[in-house]
Amino acid sequence: MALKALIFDVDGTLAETEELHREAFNRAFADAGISWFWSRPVYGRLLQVTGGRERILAYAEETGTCRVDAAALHKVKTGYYKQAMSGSAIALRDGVERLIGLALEQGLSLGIATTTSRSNVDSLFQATLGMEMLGRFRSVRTGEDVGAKKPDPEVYRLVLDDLGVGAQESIAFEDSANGLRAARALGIPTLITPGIYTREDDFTGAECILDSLGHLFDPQSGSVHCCPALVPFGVA
Ligand code: XBP
Ligand code: MG
Repeated sequence: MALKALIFDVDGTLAETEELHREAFNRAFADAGISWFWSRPVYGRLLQVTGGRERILAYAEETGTCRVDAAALHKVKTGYYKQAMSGSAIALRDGVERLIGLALEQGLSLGIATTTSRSNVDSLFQATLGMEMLGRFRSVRTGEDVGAKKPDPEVYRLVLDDLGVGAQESIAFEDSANGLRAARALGIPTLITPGIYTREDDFTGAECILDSLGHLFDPQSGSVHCCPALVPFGVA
């Protein structure tokens, strides 16, 4: 079946954003006078719970903390995240921009399937490729569009519907086991580039696993051969 669409996760896949998220959570906790601090090891474990508000609720339950207004905390966190993103020199992960450019050249559709919010997607594009480039994505679906976040496949189902393509006509780009499970539940071939927090995840069922998308363009690595779904796309 011909390849028609590339669908990208955001956090950890387009860019290593989780440290900015973590710092924003900690600032929100400090503002609210809550004595929580999410260290890297704690945050790595908490990433099993997708969605920032859900992560706060899960931690409140785990620590037996009552009276936490997760929605209010998450709103403050999002403000800090945006602020940090606009002041940061965040870069897209290696190979991302080149792959997006190649997809557009070849007339493939582009989609985004993410757990984070639309405003956080906008912040990342404002800081990197620009809003005009985001406008070239024919579907941008976020955690705000779904009743159940990844690993539930709902966000991917919405993107496939928006793009009018089948699962087998698409490739998903993910960094986490939760994202892989969401895409694979619909039968979308999935290429994994593990992120700083997801290197130990179980990627069983992935089409292929690469250190970065930059390897797709590296003739020495032979990586295209590990990802047959990309061969007709001509990345080699
Ligand atoms: C990443 C997430 C997100 C971010 C925080 O999931 O779980 O929740 O950590 O974003 P994925 P929000 O990359 O699999 O989509 O705080 O905006 O929810
Ligand atoms: Mg991710």
